[in-house]
Amino acid sequence: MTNIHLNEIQSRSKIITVRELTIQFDEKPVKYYRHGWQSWSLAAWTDPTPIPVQMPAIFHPLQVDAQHVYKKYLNGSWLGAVEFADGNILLLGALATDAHVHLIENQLSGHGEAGEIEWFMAYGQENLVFAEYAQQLGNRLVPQGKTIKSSAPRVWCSWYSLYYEIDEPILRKVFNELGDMPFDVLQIDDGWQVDVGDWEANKKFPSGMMALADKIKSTGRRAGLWLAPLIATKSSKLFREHNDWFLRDETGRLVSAGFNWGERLYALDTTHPVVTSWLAALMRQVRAWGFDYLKLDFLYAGALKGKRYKDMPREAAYRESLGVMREAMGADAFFLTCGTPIIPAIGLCDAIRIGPDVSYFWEAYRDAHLLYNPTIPGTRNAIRTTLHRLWLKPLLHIDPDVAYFESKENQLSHDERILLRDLAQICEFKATSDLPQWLSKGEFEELRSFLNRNPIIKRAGRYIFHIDGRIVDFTSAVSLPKVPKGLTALWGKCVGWLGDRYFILRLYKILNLGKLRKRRSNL
Ligand code: 9PG
Repeated sequence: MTNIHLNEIQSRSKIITVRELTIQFDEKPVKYYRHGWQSWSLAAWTDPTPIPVQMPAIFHPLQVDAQHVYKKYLNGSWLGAVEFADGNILLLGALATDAHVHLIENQLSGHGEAGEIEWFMAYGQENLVFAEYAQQLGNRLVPQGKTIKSSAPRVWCSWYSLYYEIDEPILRKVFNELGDMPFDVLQIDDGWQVDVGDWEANKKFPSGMMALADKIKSTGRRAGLWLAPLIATKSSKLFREHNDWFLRDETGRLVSAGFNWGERLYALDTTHPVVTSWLAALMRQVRAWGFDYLKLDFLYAGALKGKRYKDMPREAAYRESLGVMREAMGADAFFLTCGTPIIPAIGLCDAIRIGPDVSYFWEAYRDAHLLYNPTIPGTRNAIRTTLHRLWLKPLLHIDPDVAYFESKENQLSHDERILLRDLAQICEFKATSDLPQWLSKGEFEELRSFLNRNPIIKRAGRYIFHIDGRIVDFTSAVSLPKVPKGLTALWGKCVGWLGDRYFILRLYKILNLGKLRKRRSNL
């Protein structure tokens, strides 16, 4: 264990190679920067006190780093920072994968999960400290000579309007009605596949995926496709036929990758040579269909704890699998990672989702207050975490998720919708799922001008920006809900318990599907 005192780094940042280290400081910090593991996990400056364990626990593998979720003290993935009363910050950050940071009283400490690694530490003004950390990460994780693709494409994505309820006729209709709207990519999201694990067109896509990619290309745009290549549902043919490809723990039990689609999820062991070839073949297959914008999702599954075919650290294993998929899809494909552990993805993809999903509502009482879950889809959750990961921008394109223009099927206030659009301009990543059929004439033109504009952005504070001279303040989105107490806390525990029941989740899925169908019938 290496011990350092803040005095030793106050004037100059430092990099040292050790497995464990501690930085001591005398003054009590006023804020703590917690950095969650993957795209959807919370990243935020908060009071330096622990927050409740988010519920339901069945979702932990896909929302947090399940290895650290029950720790009683403050902790975060790869990096952590504290802010002092004078506004200066101290940051400790790993320059490698497989690392964790803790704050216990007046000590910020780092732990390399798999051995010695390089640690970066710096003190001073927040923006300068984070900028230097990002630069040092880039020096190590971005292959030499690799340049960031000049600008992120402007994307129409099917998820946030149609969700699973996509089919070939409806997408063709949308693609036609988007007319000359300045999108660079039309991306088909979840709902096209036979099953999660079985990446073939389902019955709703009778002409097949190549025909749909051709249709998109005929509009003069690039074709985009969503896949979750590292997981499979229990019902999939992949899971049934290749049970031995899946990640198990030391005792031989399958490792849970969480729950979604009303089903339990399992993770592929990407270090298994047969799995590696299968992943590469899958990437070549989707390229052969004509898709060259790939949104690969639920990627955290590649970095779960387990006993792998090749004995290697979990995040290093995941990073290797990203390299395999990148190589197979080709450098010319635009590769967006989603649900991905953050640091291991740097240098291997073109863009990264840096927050949870947005939604057509601001915040759900149940999720925010009862379950204390800041990773569940919701616009406030998305804005909060995205804002706290803007420091990644020099390294790759950062995806804040989509913005909304339609007010027909939307519960967000006008101001809330504008916040999302402003955030997209700040990230320089512009996307929407709005259906032309839902947009009024005025909204259609607002969307066009959003896509065409590249405003001048100046950051005036942690949450304050000037966008073409207009002041934009995100403060309303960043605070966390009050920690529930008394009856609310008790009720929250009950809801969390119910949320861990398989039959309740199944029921919830069926009810939700009804709601989605109703939305769609509103076309
Ligand atoms: C498709 C979607 C969209 C979306 C992705 C991802 O349970 N969860 O916490 C959870 C979070 C996000 C999520 C799904 C589940 O959405 O981020 O853009 O592609 O998958 O299913």
